Amino acid sequence: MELKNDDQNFEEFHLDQPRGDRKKQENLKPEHSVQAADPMRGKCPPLVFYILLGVSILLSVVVLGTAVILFTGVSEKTSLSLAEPRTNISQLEDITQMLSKMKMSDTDLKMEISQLKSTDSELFSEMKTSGVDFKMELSQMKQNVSELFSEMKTADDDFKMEFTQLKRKFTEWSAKLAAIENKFQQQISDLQQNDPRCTPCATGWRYFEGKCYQFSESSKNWHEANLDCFSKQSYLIVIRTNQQQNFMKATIMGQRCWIGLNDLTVEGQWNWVDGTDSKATKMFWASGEPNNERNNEHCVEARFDGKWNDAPCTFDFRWICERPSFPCVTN
Ligand code: MAN
Ligand code: CA
Repeated sequence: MELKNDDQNFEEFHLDQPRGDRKKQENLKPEHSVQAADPMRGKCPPLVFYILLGVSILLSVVVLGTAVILFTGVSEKTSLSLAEPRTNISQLEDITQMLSKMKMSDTDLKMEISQLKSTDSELFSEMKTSGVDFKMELSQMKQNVSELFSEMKTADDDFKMEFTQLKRKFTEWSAKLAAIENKFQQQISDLQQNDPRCTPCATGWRYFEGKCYQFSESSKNWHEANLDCFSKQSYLIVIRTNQQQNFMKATIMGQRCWIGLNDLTVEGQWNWVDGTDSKATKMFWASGEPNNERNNEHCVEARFDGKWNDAPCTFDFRWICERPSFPCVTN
């Protein structure tokens, strides 16, 4: 290889650079050109070298500083821990104990979990079995209910049919019975007309317009008189018509007699003992009556003149019983 002088070396050095840069070098001012021509120029390293060197030194300093700082910190810590060795040992022992305990607890827990798992599995199995049994029973019950319901429906239909038939038969028979009864009554009536033993009222009772009346011989208060009539299958006289009023008046012959009228339940509301509505019947009150004298008059008498007066129920008067008559009453 041929040795080259410094200029040539420099030239080669610059030839390695891009062409543009080379042109720039060529177009430099004269002093630059002079510099470039300086023989010492080739022996000095370029500026970049110095910059890199500086940066390297700076970085080394920084790295070293950091290392020193870190080392100092670790040393301090180490010295601190060494300053309390007993405390640390005690702490270590505590931690070891705790770890041991935790290990034991962990073992216990694991055992309990295992037991629970086993119990859970058993329970699940039992529940499954019970569930199956229950489902079967439920299904059976459903079937039974369904069958019962079906039977009931059939029975209900049968019952309805029978009931309808019975109703129809009852209507038929009722009509037939009524016809027979009428015929029979007619025959009885015919016989009675020709029989001297037949009377409409029993002995001691007087007949008037389809009813029998008994006039008492003694006197009693209203309640006793009422009871006496009941005991004879009758009731205290109920006066509904003028004819009845006149018949009663003619029969009592000036005697004061109890009749079947009172306002015992509500003052001023007059009730007949047989339930006849007093508003629907004519009333034969004496003038000025009823006056509920001393607020104690709740039972009705037929006065001497046959007119009505409210009087104390405790008074003793004669009384008149009434009951329906029958075509042929034999004594
Ligand atoms: C008189 C009148 C009636 C009263 C009777 C009581 O006849 O005062 O109102 O009911 O006495 O006996
Ligand atoms: Ca009165």
